[in-house]
Amino acid sequence: MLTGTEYILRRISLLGVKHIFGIPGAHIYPFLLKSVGTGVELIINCHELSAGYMADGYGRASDKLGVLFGMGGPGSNNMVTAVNTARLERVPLLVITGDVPVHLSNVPGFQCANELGTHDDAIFKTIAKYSKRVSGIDDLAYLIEEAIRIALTPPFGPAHLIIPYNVFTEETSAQPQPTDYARLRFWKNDRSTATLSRIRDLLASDKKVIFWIGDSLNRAGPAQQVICLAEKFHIPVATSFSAKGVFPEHHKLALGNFGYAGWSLAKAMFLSDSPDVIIGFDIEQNERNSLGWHADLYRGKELLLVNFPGSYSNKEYGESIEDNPFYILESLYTSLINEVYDRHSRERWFQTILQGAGGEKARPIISPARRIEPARLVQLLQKEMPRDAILFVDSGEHRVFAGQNWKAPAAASFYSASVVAPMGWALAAGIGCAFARNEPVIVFTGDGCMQMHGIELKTAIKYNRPLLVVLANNKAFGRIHRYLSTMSEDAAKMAGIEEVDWKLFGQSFGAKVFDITSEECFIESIRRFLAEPRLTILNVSTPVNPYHHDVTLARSAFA
Ligand SMILES: Cc1ncc(C[n+]2csc(CCOP(=O)(O)OP(=O)(O)O)c2C)c(N)n1
Ligand SMILES: [Mg+2]
Repeated sequence: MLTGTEYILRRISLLGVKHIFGIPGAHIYPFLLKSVGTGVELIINCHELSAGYMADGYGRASDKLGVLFGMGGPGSNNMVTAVNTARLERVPLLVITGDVPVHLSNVPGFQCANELGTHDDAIFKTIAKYSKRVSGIDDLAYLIEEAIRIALTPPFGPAHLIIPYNVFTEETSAQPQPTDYARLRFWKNDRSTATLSRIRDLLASDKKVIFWIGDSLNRAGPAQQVICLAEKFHIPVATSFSAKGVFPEHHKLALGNFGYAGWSLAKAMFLSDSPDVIIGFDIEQNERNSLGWHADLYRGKELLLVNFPGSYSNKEYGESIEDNPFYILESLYTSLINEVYDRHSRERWFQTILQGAGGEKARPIISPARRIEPARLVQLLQKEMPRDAILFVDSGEHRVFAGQNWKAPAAASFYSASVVAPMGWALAAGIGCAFARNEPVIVFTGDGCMQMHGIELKTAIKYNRPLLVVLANNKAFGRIHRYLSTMSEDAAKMAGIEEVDWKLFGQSFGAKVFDITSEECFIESIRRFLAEPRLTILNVSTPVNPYHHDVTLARSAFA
C-alpha cells in the first residue's frame, strides 16, 4: 500500500522527473513530510510564481514535464501567471495544490480561495488546460494519469489537480505504472492525410517555399526533421522568436527569427513577394509573430499554417489548418526523405536573394556614446561562451538584442517566454533548466525583471546551480521608457528605476558579482565564470536608449 503522497511522487519519478518546485503550506504538510525516498526532490522556492517559472523552465528544457506544488488559496492564487504562461506558450506542467480535508471543503476555512471553500478549480479552469478536484483516494490514480496525459499531449500545457489534505495521507493499493507518453506527441486527425499530401506536393513542386517554425517545436526531434527536409528540398527556414535554434542559425539556409526582434534577412524575405509559399508549423497568427499583422506579410504569396486546434486564426492573415505540427513534420520526414528532388531552381533563387540582402552578417555596433551597447553584450557573450551554452532571455528592451544578435546553434538552446512576456521569468526558468540539464545556463535579463524575481538567486545558491546572469542594467524599465520618453519628461520619469546596489544584493546570497563598465572587463568576468562555474552575476551598465539598427522590428499595436 502507498500513501497518496507516495503514489503521486513515484508516478512523477517514473516520468524521469527528479525535481519539483513549490512553497510549503498547511494544506500540503503530508505531501512535504512523506516525500523522502520517493526519488523526487522538492525544491523550496521564494514565491509560488517564480516556482511556477522554474517548473516551466524545467518542463521546456527537459522534454519531460515541469511540476509545481503549493497550498491552495494564497499559494495557488500566486501561481496564476505561471500557469497562464504555460498554457499560452504550450509548456507541459503538472500543478498540484493542496486543500482542506474533504469534510471541510464547503465551509470558509482558513486561507480559502473564496467564500465557499478553496475551490481553486474555479480559477484554474479558465487558465489551465485541465483542472480537477480529487474527491478521495480512490480517484487519485486515474486523475493523476489523466492530468499527465493532457499536459503531455500537444499542444502541451498545464494540468492542475486539487488534492485535499486527507488524500495525501490515505492509502491506496494502486501501483504507479510507467506509460510511454512520447507516442502521444504524434496524434493525427481526419484532416492530417490531406494536410500531408498538400504539403508534399508543394515541396516536390518548383515553387519557392519557405518554412516558418514555431515555439512548441523547440525540441531535438522535430529540429532534426526540419533540417533534413530543408536541405533535401532547399527550403530557407525562419523561426518564431521562442523557436530560435530549431533551425541552426548559422546554417546557409537560415533566415533567423521573423517578427518582433527578428532578423533583417527574415524580414526582407517575409515582407517581399519573392517566395511563392510560406508554410508555418505552430505559428499562431499573433501580433508578435506577424510584426503587428504587417500587411506585406499577407500580400503576394500563399501563407499556409499548420496550427494546433484552438490556435487563433483569421482568414485575412493566411490559411490556418487545424492539425498536429509534430505529426505532420514527422510524416513528411519519413515519407519524403528518400525521394529524389532537383534543387537547382530553388538554389538559384535563394542565392539571388542572399546576394541582394547581403546576408545576415554581424553588424557593426555604432554607439552614439561610449557605453556598452546591449547588442554588443550579446555578441561578446556568444563569442566567449561554449557553443552549447543555453540562453534564457527575459522581457524588455534587452530581449530585442538577444533576438537579433544571438545565433542559436541548435534546438533546445534558446528559451524565452515571448508570447505572454512576463517580466522575471528568465531567471527563475533558467534556474529550473539548470536542474534539468547539466550544461552552462546563461540568463540575460534587465534590472526591472531582476526586481521581480531576483530573490530566487537564493534558490540557485541553496541548490548549487551554476548560472551566469547577465544583467543589462539601464536603471530603467527601458522598454517602457522608449515609449514614455516620446510623450513627456514626466512620463519618462515613471519608467526610471532608482539605483539598486545589485552587487550587495547578490553577495548577500553568496553570489559572485562583477560590476562591468568595459568590454574587456565583461570578457574577463565571463572567463572567470567558466574557470570556476558558480552563480555569477555580471552587472553591466547599459544605456537607456540603446542603439537599434532597425527600430521597426519593435513595431507593436501600441506604437
Ligand atoms: C509582469 C509584467 N509586468 C509588466 C510588464 C510590462 N513591461 C514590459 S518590458 C518592461 C520593462 C522591463 O524592464 P527591464 O527588466 O529593466 O528591461 P529593459 O526594458 O530595461 O531592458 C515592462 C514594465 C511585463 N512584461 N510583465
Ligand atoms: Mg532596465
